[in-house]
Amino acid sequence: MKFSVKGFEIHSEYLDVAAQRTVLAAVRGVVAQVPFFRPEMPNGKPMLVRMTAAGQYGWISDKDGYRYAERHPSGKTWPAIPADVLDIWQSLTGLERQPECCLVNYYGAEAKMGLHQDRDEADMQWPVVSISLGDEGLFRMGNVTRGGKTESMWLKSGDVVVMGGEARRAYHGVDRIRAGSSKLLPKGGRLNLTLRVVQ
Ligand SMILES: O=C(O)CCC(=O)C(=O)O
Repeated sequence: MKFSVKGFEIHSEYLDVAAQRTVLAAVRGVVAQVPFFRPEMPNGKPMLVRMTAAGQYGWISDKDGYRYAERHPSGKTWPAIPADVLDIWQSLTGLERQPECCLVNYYGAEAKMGLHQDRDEADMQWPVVSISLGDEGLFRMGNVTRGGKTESMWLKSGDVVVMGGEARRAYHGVDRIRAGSSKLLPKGGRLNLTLRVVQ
């Protein structure tokens, strides 16, 4: 089922359980090469989510600021974005242009992500495609400027959100995780993959 909330295109239950398992296996393949790490925010505080990435670029943060980087903190280049993940980009956007980053966020039971805009990419005309796996996350959707009314919804395992048009610049974040709401990840938690055109 597809619907729109504040311009965010929500594809509810886009991936069935078999497709979720396929994406999960692909994520595990990535994590085996470039393990999750916990980035520090520029103020020195650790982020609550753990991250890794696939593609030409990953996204990192430390005291020098937020940025895309061609290497994992270990010094390794990031593995290629798995074909099964690129297929989701293709079927939802139909674009010839391919994403150059698949950021993978892992949320434990206590993790959240503050309201922010994705604005480190060179050209904001391209959408961001966000895939949710595992426990439900309360996704908050805001406006293109900070403040104003927001709307929230629980994103479930298999839901995919396309942030394009106005929503591409809109503030968004994850307020909390509903621990134990999915059995997909044996140890629980939530995975979120965001596909981004960087350059
Ligand atoms: O986890 C989510 O659903 C959103 C992730 C996000 O906002 C981001 O990676 O910038």
